[in-house]
Amino acid sequence: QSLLRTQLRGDQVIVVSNREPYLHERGEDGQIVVRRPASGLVTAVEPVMRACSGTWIAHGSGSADRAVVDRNDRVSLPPGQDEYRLRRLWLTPEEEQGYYYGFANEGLWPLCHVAHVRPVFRESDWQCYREVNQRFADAVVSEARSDDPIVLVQDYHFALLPAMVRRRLPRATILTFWHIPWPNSESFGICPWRTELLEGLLGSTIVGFHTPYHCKNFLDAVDRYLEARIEHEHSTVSYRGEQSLVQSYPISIAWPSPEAVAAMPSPAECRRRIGAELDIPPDHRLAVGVDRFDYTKGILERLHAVERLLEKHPRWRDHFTFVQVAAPTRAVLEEYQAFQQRIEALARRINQRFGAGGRDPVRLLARHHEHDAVNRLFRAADVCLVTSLHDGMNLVSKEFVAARDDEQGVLVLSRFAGAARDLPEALVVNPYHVEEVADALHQALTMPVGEQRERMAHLRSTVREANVYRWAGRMLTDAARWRLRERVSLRV
Ligand code: ADQ
Repeated sequence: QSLLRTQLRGDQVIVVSNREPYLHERGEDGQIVVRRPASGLVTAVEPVMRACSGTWIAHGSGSADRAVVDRNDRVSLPPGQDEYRLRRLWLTPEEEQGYYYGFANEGLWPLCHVAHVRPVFRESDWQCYREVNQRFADAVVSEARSDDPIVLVQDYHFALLPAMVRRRLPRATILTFWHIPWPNSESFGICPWRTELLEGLLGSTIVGFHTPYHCKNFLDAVDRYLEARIEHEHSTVSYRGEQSLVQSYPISIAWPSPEAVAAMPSPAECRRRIGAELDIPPDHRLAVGVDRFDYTKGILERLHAVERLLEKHPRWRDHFTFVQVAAPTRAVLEEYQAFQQRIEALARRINQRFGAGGRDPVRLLARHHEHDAVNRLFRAADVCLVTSLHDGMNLVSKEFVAARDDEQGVLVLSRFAGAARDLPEALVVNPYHVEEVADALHQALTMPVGEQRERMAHLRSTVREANVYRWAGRMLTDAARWRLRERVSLRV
């Protein structure tokens, strides 16, 4: 954290993301409550922003957000602290529909994830996406106190914004991070606005992805669809007189402080509380899944694996419970509604087949949980199942590891999540292969404590070292080198 502050040496930092780091909602009693959204981006970027200060620009989406902005209707401060300022932009329902639900989530999201959901491209959504990108770019320019701020652009909602900001602030350092996978160039090529998206992103000083493979796919797309010069050795692109660096920066989480760990209930206490809340007998082994309710997360495949486990190993029928926490997300989209219904139907079927003594083996809790509640679940679990069909990184896997200071519990992890590169000591599986996941689950449930410890100790040392401050620090160091080079070359 302090290293980050030193690196910045007073530079102004502006973050742009669609999702706001916290929402103000009006509770049933009329009181305003603060909620942290279920979002990997927020989990990662919020601690970085606390360390950097600066301004965060995001779409105000909480029902009471407008009630808490300051008198100038401009900014609000994070609850209980003043480490950074939040500037909310208000979108009309039409803008939200076209830019967010339409182009970003029906177009780019399925385009970038191999989950076999067909992207939808509408001209009107695209126009909206451009306009909203311009509005956020204008907000960045108006917040800039100098002509060379550091702008951290987050995710696929803002592919056009880097070039828009670059035109107005040519000396800005623009670090764009793409939190989801980048597809191969053939798949990407079906997007009618592929050229515009690439040109927009190349307004960045650095374009960052989670893995080298996503960088390679991006460079292939640039090579194929633009007249650009690529220097593979340095991973740079020169396009219309500007240069961008394309690099992988695997994202992570903030490692919990010793005080935070000391304040947590013990794993045994967490297990006791969850057992009491959900009526799970103490002799049951507990597996958990924690996700947004999204078709890329492989929840359906996970349930099939649980069903297969119970078919293959009758001994688990009265000794195993699977708790799936699923936060509602993008629920106005039909694809998401249909997905949720399929999951609910499958969970019902499994419970009808295998429910014993009036108890359901699958507990589906389709709601947002507070951070502490998720943490208790991680600490109580024997196994955490992460079976994404495709995931840029996946922070749930890293949170589970960080929660286990007792060095117990087993992580089952999809090979199609970026996290599988960082966490090879997990049981790495192909989520499409039901049999393999069921076998891995059985292996996890029967793994000797010594082996659990050995694997978990490796995983914990990786996540502790490669934490989110290092993620941000590496990007800032690369950007500083870049700026220096530019200043030197200007002097020549
Ligand atoms: P997401 O798709 O949101 O992130 P992920 O990285 O797993 O996925 O992060 C989800 C976050 O939301 C975690 O912090 C998790 O604890 C929280 N969460 C999930 N379900 C919840 C629930 N029911 N209640 C409360 N909290 C919940 C995107 C990409 C990922 C990438 C991140 C960061 O899709 O691949 O890892 O950005 O770059």
